[in-house]
Amino acid sequence: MTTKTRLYSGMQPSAESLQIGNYIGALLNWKALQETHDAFFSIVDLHALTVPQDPALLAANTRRTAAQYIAAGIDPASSTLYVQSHVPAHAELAWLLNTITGFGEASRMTQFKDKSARHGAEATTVGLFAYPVLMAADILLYDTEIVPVGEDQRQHVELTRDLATRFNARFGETFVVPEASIVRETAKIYDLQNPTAKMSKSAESHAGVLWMLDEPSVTAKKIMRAVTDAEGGVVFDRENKPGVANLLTIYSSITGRTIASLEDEYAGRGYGDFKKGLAEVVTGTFGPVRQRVIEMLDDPAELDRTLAANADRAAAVAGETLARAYDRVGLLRGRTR
Ligand code: ATP
Ligand code: LTN
Repeated sequence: MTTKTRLYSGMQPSAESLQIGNYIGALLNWKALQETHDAFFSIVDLHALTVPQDPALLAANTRRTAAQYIAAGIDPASSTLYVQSHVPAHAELAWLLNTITGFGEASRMTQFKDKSARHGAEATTVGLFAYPVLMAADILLYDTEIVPVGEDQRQHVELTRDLATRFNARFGETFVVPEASIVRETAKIYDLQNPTAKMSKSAESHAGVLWMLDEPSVTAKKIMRAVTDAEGGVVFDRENKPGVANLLTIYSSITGRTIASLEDEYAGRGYGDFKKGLAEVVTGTFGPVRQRVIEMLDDPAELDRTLAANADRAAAVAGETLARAYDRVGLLRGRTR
């Protein structure tokens, strides 16, 4: 029997809907990887708490995010798709890892520096500071070999590797040291109104964000209004034509067609035609996903059962790793586990 490589990734339930960058940069990739890997995907609600959340909204967004994973093609029968807080071992291992993480080491995380500068010292919590340590616990609990993430998460995976190596050296071989698999830069999607800024769930203005759950007419309108340039010509030139380059990237990622074949198809035609073509492709993809999400949210009990069964599967793996780590550091065994 060949055992598949273990893979782990996660996303925060930080908005009602995912945006097309999450779909192209994460979900499409995860969907392909789940075929060949033993994949674990989590909705990291404990991470979301590191910035203020409205309790009712957090609960709703966690369910909505799960529904969007499934509707976009993550198969909860073959992948283990679960909610982080359903598996208490995450918070428990994070505590152990906190005790071997240097204060200076955690202070050097650029995402922490950015976020704490944005929120101000008063609103910056110990939870935000410890965010990368909780992420390390997520990864190490599952003997993960591969972590597919965007470039912005590379430093956190490096920290995870350092913590695993340090723990193993100090207490004996316990954790698998994981590798990051960085999603190609070409798969990065930019805001349609500001095509040099990354499209993001937490963008201030929604005008340039394509939400997976927008009504198709709204999506089409946003694409028709996307910023381009005065020059004309559907040509990929990231430097001089960032707006058109971004639309070409979206078109190519969604259809699997090469940029060159799209440039050929639209040679000599206007931006209006090109945008209309793109709007059809995006609404054609997201329309059915949106329908499926609406159906799933109509029967939340069924969705909750799926998530609970997957959390049981995750907890069985995580529990063993946690028990191993507890033994190694000298915590006395209590209840039979
Ligand atoms: P937030 O604004 O809450 O930070 P986000 O939309 O930037 O959210 P994350 O939750 O940080 O997204 O990331 C989830 C996944 O989606 C990650 O794997 C990340 O690399 C990917 N992703 C997010 N935005 C984009 C984008 N614009 N292009 C490509 N991939 C993206
Ligand atoms: N920090 C990540 C989300 C995340 C994650 C993880 C990704 C939390 N735990 C474990 C991979 C593995 C983000 O914001 N994209």
